[in-house]
Amino acid sequence: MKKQEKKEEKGITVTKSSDFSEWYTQVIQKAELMEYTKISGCMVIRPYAYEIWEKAQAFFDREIKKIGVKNASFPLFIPESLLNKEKEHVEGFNPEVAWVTHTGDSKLSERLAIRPTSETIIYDTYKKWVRSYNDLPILINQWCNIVRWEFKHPVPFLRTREFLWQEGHTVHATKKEMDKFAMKILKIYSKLFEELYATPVLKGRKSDKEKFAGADYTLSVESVFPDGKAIQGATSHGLGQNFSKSFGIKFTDEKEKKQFAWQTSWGFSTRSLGMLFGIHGDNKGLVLPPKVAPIQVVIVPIIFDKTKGKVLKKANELKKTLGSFAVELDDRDGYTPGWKFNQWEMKGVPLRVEVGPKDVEKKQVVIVRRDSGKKEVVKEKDIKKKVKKLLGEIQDNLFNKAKKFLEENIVKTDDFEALKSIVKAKKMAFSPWCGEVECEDWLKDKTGGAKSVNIPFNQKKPKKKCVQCGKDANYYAYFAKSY
Ligand code: 87F
Repeated sequence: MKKQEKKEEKGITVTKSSDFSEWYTQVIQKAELMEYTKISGCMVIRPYAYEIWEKAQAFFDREIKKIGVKNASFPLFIPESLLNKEKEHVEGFNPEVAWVTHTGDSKLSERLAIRPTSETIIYDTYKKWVRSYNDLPILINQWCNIVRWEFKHPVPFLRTREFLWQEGHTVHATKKEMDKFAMKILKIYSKLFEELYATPVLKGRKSDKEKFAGADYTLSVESVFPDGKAIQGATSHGLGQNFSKSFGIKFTDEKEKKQFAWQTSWGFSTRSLGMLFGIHGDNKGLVLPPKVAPIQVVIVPIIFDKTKGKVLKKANELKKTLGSFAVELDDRDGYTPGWKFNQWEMKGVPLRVEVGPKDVEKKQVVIVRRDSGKKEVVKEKDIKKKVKKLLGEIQDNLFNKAKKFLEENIVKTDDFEALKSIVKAKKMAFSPWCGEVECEDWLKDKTGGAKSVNIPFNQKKPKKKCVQCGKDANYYAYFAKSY
């Protein structure tokens, strides 16, 4: 009876399609990914989720180091005068900035912002390091926490007041180098999402309305969440000379001429974990792609009093055999195999290996896939090869499934009424567009909040009219409500 109760307490009580938001809330808690705290919007990232974050960090860190980026650490605090130096870039964000005003009972002579992003503190440093073209490029990244006091309803991982991220900040001698670098980084983000997270992304440029105000242009990778909203995975900005002009980042070029430098900044955060959990999860809980799974294979021994010894011995042997994978042996007493199956399914472990007394005799195991539920009897001698093959197949299958979902949720249309109903039906529209800020303002108003998501690269100018204003279209763009 007790065991039965435990099982019930663990399952998810709604389906992903019937109530996505409740499903998400339950999964992230029951899979032991996060914990709420007394501060609204500030959550605990539990070890199981943190390990996934470490995998993302390792992947991204390796990729940026290949292109010469180094890590460093800049202060958490930003003096008010510095944050306001490039006024334009913070203007819309002011209400979100959290301030330190006192130490003990004494008031500070200048308020200190808790970094909401680090352009200002970093560029105030860069200006000391840049003298001649020989000092360029500067290619630096930092892994840190960020505070933005959001007022919208907080959602764990997806919208939190404190989050973890990386922010890269580079300085170049020419616009061409800046452009090249911003694009290189976008490709790394795309690789991270597609190869590691198995979540396909839409690469493109943000509209003038949606770009970062401090940038000349913003590139992004985007996805569609199961609730039909677009979600931005990462951004890479071409900052032009905007910050170098306000911070005085100047260098003497080969011809002894003074020039303002060209800069990029780019980031992705723990929000990407929310994307991963939401996109791949199912009615039984989390589904993790093998490349990010903290546990890739769980061995569950089927224990009866009489055969306990030999089954556990076999299970331990199997654990050794599978030692090159992230393998866990669940030999806990007091839980039924069924209860353990449910728990590991909730936690999204890609493969379960079951071994009972009959299997020991027959020198075999049963392997069950988390993504498809498919069961297979496998000979003991083949197990290592089989596990490797299955993990590869699961990674690919999750990507293909997510890609299919993404494609099914994008609808091409030239007609504004159709665009409106597409957005209403919680899908993404792909439509010819002029790209004007006024046109986007109007769209947002008429559709109850839809925005342009991004504009794919390398398009031919379509022989079409803008879906909204009827002027000549310049390209096709994605439109949806977004996170
Ligand atoms: C909130 C408060 C103050 C976003 C903010 O995208 C300032 C800001 O500048 C702010 N929220 N931003 C834009 C961040 C731009 C850029 N920074 C480096 C990134 C990626 C990493």
